[in-house]
Amino acid sequence: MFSRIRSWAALLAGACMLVVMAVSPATSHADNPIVQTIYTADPAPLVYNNTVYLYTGHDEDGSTYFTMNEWRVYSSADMVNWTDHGAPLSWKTFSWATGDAWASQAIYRNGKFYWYVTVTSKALNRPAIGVAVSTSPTGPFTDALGKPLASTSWGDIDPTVFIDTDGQAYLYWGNPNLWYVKLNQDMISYQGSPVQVPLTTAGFGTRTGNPDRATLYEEGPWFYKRNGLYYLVFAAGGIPEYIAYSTSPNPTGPWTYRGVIMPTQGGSFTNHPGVIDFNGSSYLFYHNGKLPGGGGYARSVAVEKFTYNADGSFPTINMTTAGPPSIAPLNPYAVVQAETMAWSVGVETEASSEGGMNVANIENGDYIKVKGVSFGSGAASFDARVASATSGGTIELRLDGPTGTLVGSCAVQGTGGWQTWTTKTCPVSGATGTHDLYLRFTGGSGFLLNINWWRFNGSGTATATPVPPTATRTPTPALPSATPAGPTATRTATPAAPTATPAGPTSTPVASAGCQVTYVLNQWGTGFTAEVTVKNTSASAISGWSLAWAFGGNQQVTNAWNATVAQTGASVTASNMGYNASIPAGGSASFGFQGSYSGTNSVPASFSLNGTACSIAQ
Ligand code: FUB
Repeated sequence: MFSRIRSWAALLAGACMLVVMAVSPATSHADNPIVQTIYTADPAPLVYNNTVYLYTGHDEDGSTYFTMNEWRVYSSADMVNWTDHGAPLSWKTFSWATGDAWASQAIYRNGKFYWYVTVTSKALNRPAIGVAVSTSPTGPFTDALGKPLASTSWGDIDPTVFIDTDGQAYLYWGNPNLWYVKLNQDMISYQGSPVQVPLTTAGFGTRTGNPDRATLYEEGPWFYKRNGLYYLVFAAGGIPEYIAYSTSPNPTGPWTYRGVIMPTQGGSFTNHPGVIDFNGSSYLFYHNGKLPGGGGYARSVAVEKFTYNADGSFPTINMTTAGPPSIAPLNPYAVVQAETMAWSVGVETEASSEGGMNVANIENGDYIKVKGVSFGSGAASFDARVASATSGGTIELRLDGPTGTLVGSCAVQGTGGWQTWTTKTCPVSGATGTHDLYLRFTGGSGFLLNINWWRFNGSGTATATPVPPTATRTPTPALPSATPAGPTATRTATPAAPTATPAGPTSTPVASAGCQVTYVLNQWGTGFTAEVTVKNTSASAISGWSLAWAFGGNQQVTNAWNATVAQTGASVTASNMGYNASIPAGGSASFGFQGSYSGTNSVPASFSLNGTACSIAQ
């Protein structure tokens, strides 16, 4: 891998330098594709605890087919800087598999993360669906069953999983056929036999020129519910693929084909979608062949922010190199893992002897870009956890470009080994306000140093730019099915879309050591939805919860999801479902509800969790 990364990185570094010098130091490098250190494919985002965890495949360098041996995990809280968590799962985890770590998706339920994967079964000599489990979103994961979870015929690939508001979980998968099962509560078994979805042209569009495949459905399904409507987003085609979708008022169809989301673009003949809502916005993940050396077997995951049309349909989304905007500044006064990057040139990552990952194989001219770093009134010094088996090098701290303003320079000496770590502290001057930070590495030839983490120190605290209210969706919550949005243009009962800017919490925070509530209010006419996240800020896990509040005006809850919401007069109580009853210390649970109102509708003034007052996130 080194030679490939080295050669394109060197070219890219040169090219980027020219662009920066020719345009302006403030010109940001593209942030799509998300990962530059390896080729990644088949994105599967999961929102958990105000963070997006991104599960991907890994196209091996030099592949001439889908040569994929492991899955990778990345995470981001701001949608621009992504932290590399390495490869916590490989096809080798499944003793019954012979290879092919193809497309996957992970989901959270009852304190565990279930990762549904495609691997080739030794016994069947064809792909099958396996499931791994962990108590952490970043693993380690183990095989939950010791055998395939589902197997029907050739083409058992690309699992997608969703837990409905009534707690029923569904697993869809397949190419060329589309299958589903209703998973049991344990998430590792299912009721009955796999059901084959009728691939009708009404449901999945009309394909021409291929007598074996009448519809546009190709592979890579992504199943979820939004506002009472079930969506199946999928790779459509044939080859080269594009991204299209179908909808249904029911989780198992019948489906109605709704059209193209993302036309064929990007230099990879597959594209594999994943869709989430995070922090009040919607995002489409996909892969393309846009990294240097990229193509159909050297793919890279990218993401676009988008807004659903008012009727719930998708807009046309095109691939960009800019990617989505940041949703919150990065605090440099807390430890930042060095493998947290918006963009990088030349570097790679590896497992660190200190746990997690570190950045490695750093050569002269390589750099890491960290976007939207909030230095506040100023940093005085910089700490870096470094190691070097050679004579080291220098970490230049630059603002807004790899040759931008130099605010610090940190000479790192040899430490006696690539995993022999020491903390180096260097002075910093002129780092104030919010900037893109570039860690640029200079020195002699060969590898210079490794870096595990860094942080700034000083009197300046990160600018108190408030993080917007977060609607954690695990899985994506949806409006109640009692008022389904119809799948066709004849829909009449669709609630009006929430106002573009949801009304944020307005109440004064109430101090509490036990819980914090984020209440995101979307309202229109006489209707409203509220998305509520309850965080357990105590040191102990909560098993079973009940959140109480009082409405101030004339509000009436009509439907709820991910909780049972009961109202008596102005008093309201939301109680957990079976599957989200437990909230670990530091963890959270999210639920939502729909209602009607007259007069004023505002965020309730106070909440109590199991009788304890909660603070309210601003
Ligand atoms: O990554 C291998 C295969 O390529 C996936 O299973 C398909 O969805 C396509 O992306």
